Amino acid sequence: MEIIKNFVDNIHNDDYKSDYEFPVIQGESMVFPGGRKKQSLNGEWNFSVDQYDNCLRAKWFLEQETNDEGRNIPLDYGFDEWDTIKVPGVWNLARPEYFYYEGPAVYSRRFSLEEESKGRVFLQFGAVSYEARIFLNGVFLGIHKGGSTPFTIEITSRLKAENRLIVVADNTRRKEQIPSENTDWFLYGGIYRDVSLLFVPDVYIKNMKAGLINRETGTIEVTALIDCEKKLTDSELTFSIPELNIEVTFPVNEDGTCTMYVNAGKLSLWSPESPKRYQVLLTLRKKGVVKDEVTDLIGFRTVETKDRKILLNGRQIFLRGACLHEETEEHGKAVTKDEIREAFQRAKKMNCNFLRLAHYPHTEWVSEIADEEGILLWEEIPVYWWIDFSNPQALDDARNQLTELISRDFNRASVIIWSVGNENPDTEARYEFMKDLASTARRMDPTRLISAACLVDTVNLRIADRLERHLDVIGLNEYYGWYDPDYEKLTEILNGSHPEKPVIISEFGADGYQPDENSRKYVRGSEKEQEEIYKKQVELFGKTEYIQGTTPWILYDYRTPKRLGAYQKGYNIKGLVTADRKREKPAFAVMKNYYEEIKNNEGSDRETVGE
Ligand code: GCB
Repeated sequence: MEIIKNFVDNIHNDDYKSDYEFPVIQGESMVFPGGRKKQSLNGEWNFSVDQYDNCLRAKWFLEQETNDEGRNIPLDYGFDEWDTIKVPGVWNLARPEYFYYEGPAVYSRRFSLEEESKGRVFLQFGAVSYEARIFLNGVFLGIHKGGSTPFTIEITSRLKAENRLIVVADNTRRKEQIPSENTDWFLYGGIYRDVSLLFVPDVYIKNMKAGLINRETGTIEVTALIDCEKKLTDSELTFSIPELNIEVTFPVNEDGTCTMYVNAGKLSLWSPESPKRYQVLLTLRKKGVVKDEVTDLIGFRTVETKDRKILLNGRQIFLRGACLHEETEEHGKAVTKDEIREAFQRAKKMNCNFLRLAHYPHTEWVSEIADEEGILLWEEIPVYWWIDFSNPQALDDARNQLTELISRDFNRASVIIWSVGNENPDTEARYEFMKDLASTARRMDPTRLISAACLVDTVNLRIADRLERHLDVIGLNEYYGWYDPDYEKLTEILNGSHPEKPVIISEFGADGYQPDENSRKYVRGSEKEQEEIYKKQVELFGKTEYIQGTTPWILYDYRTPKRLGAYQKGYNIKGLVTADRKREKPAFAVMKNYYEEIKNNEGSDRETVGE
């Protein structure tokens, strides 16, 4: 059928999105940012919600103001006239009318380069929830899926003296996404992490990963990739740690790859008690001339399991943790560095050495600050509850989020566990899906532990999940005392199970509200009840030798559209501290004391290799 061609074509086209599904921006295009020249694109951007997706339907991004006959087209947008919104930030908290908005929204800004660039230029986003379609100067550059991981796009050939950047950010919940439609947290919208331009030379170091692979010999493995259009010749990479007078040079293969083994000799190991980091440099030379250089601040440590124990730098460690969502009342998901530090201080006050970052990748600032402050981390992708497990598109998305997370945080000593998901019932489709993710994580990073927060087998009262075979550490979520008040069951589960691997109780807890003293009505979930549940839980943990860590649910109360009870009022109130972060509930002290006892029974972790 002949389609009518006029300026209202777009209202007859139901297939309008098909032009914006490719190219998909994925983990392979990430560029190592450490030590590079950057230009921030944070700040005020023009913004409008676009409920009907008209930026895509009517191709607003073309900014076409006249038709083929030169007549003016009526415009339904006004990028430069729209109100502005802060980037990074979530739109939900920018204005009361955006609070519950879920759907497409258009961000726009102009920019020019602050300095002339001779090499290549990349556009880098820390995170956009959930789909981001990027347009530069009227051209669609690609789509990124996944609301919590970074992505990079090359824009060298598209740059002009004056540039118009448009991002269509869409946080619509969809069945095939990761997470899917149902979560117990608030799915904010927007460009909520940094946006910047990254400047690199024509031939440049695309990535650099460094980690300690042998504590006894002090061997660091460094892998790097050089991005160049032609075969690489006469090139070498030098890895150096100036503080240790280490400098080693290796030739780069023709395809740009290079693996280096560096004997670091006397290296002070990174640990929570002594979070020592070293400035490292990687320099690319061609025929002796410096072509590129990147830097990073890296701590070196090992983590492994032995029997049912977790070993950090060869010594047994109990993970004294808590779960943490990426949220504050004031900034939503766009948390600040001060707020992260505040959370770490609170966790340390509770005697924690570990945090489970639930249920998706948090900002890279968390692992950077954790490296600095000596907090161990569990990082996770949002394969949460029900996922469209038999859909290859969903697997592709999950795999990509995992790839982007591991690529981003590979050099962070604080990260010791990659978690591939949370509470997914043990079906065939889920097993295949999660197995794939576990092997992806292992292939990308054999130096860390793989885990997942699993469900208890509530029928046979056992720790039993087929996925365990593919994990190093079993995460176990259980809410005995709360959802199921029968503690006898928990005793049966813990005593009757014989896991071959260490177990972390990755969730337990209960609601904790302050009851109205005048009310006579009994409602479950007071702070007192929460405290009692915590006391019983930790008593049982203490008797179970294979439990090697605990992360109660959760450090702070947080927003969730799921919880609309009289006391919850849109919040999950299982926090040990209130959502305004001001008041510790009595259960906080239970954990603090429990961890204090464990801590007092541990020796110092400080160790040096090569002595
Ligand atoms: C869980 C989930 C977590 C929930 C929590 C709860 O098992 O993993 O995301 O928020 O329980 O409060 O029920």
